[in-house]
Formats: sequence, C-alpha cells, structure tokens
Amino acid sequence: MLTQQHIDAYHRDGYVKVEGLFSTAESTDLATDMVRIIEEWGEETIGWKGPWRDRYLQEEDRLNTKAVFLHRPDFYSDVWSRVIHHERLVSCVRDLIGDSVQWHHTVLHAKPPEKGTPFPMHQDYPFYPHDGPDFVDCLLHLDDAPVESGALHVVPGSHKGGAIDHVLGPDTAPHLPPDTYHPEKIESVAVPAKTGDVTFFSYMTIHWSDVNRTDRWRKAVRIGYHDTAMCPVGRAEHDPHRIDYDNILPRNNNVIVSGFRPKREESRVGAVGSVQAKPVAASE
Ligand SMILES: O=C(O)CCC(=O)C(=O)O
Repeated sequence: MLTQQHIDAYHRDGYVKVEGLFSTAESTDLATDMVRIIEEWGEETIGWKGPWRDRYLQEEDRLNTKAVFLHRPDFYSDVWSRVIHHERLVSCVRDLIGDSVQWHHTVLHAKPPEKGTPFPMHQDYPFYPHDGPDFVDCLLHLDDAPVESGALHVVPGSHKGGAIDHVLGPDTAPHLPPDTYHPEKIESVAVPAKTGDVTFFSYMTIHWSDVNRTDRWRKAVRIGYHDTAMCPVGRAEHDPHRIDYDNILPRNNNVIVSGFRPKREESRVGAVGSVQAKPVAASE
C-alpha cells in the first residue's frame, strides 16, 4: 500500500502523510457518526492541563481554549468499530512495523472553532510506554486541517533519540519541559492535511499543535497500533486494560488486526529495546 518513498520517509523522519487514504464516502460516514457521538456523548473541556499552558498561551486564552476528547468511538458506532480493521490503513501500518499488528487505542481530538486547544511538544511514548519502538500513531483527518486550524507539527528525526523525560504528574498531561522543548526553540514542520489523509508517526516522534483559529472544526482521530510482541512497561505496565491518567490510556486494547500474538514465557520488561522515561516534576 505504501510506496518505498513513504516507508523511507517514516523511518528517516519519524512520520509520513498519506493523502486520500480514506475515500470521500468513507470519511463522510466516519465524520457523520463522529458528529453524532460528539453531540450525544461528548463533553467540552479546555484540553490538556498543566504548567505548559503558561508558556504556550496568552493569559486570556489559558482557561478559554476548547476541546472535545473522546476515547473508544467504537463503543458508540459500527463504522468506528470497523475502522480498526480498515484494510488500507492496516496495510500501511504493516508496511511500517511488520505483519503482526495489535490495535491499541482510538481517540478523538477535536478542536472547536476559534479557540480549539493547542498541544504542547511531547512524545506519545509516556502516555503508553511499551518495550520497543514499533508503535505507530495514525492521525486520521475528518476535516481539512490547514496550518491555521492547529495542524500537527512534528520534529523530523526526533524519534531516533528514543524516549525523553517528560513532565508528569496528576495535574498535567505529559509534556516536554518547555524551557528546552518549545516551538520557539526547536524547529518543527507543519503537516497540514485534507479530509481523508492520514499522518503516520512514531510514538517517539516529538510533535505539537497550535490553537485552531479558524471558524471551522478540526476533528482528527488518533488510532494507535503496535507490534504484537510488544508489551506495556512502566506506568502502563500494570494497567493496560483500563482508562487511567486523565482517561488517556485506553482499555481492552488487545485486538489483533494482522498476524498473531506470540505467547511469551516471561515478561519482556527490561528486554533489549526497552525504553523508559523518567518523570520530571510538574513544577519544573
Ligand atoms: O491533534 C493534534 O493536533 C495533536 C495530537 C497529539 O498531540 C497526539 O495525538 O498525541
């Protein structure tokens, strides 16, 4: 499904965008059900909390951003259940991480018009640490996402550095210390997208996104997959199946979408390839 150029770009840069992976009809069905899920079940919040807000937002915006996050749209809609097994999506993931693939999570990140929340620089690894690198997050765009809508930005090649210490704690979403990692200090590239495009990125790739300042919604859904041989470690280790930490971890994330889950004689925690992020105090 992917070209060799796509695959090389993913391994070199830590991300690759595939245009039009979902047809207009597929995107329309998914967006229609997502709008209904948001209207019936969604709750508006200000978005991720934490001390990073002081560094990323003007005072008047700090408490006024808007977000709708929602886990497990497959709990509400059959098209969202089926999308986990979407043939072209899974085929792309196989091209990136191999033929044994386990679905891990599906989460909506919707930025409402005008003050749709930003996300600070972070890796996704500390949200769901696993004992290997083959974990790919797929950002499926349900709306056009021009730069000014708060499009994804990535730091090319950053996945090669492995896990970095994040600011962790009960009052913050994991994020990189803004004194060192901030869009003004670290170069990143915008990855604007159209409806139906999917941006694939490694869970080690540093990324962030700005406020949605347009008058339209920017709905994107992240679907995470990893190699079936990988297991949760650290903060994800003891609790892989229930929502935890600001509802960020998914549950029942055992669905095999390609290949087979090998039986492991013993835990691979600490095995070759294991990576761990040490916490940084939220006050830093
Ligand atoms: O949706 C976005 O703009 C950013 C999403 C993000 O940071 C993530 O999926 O980890």
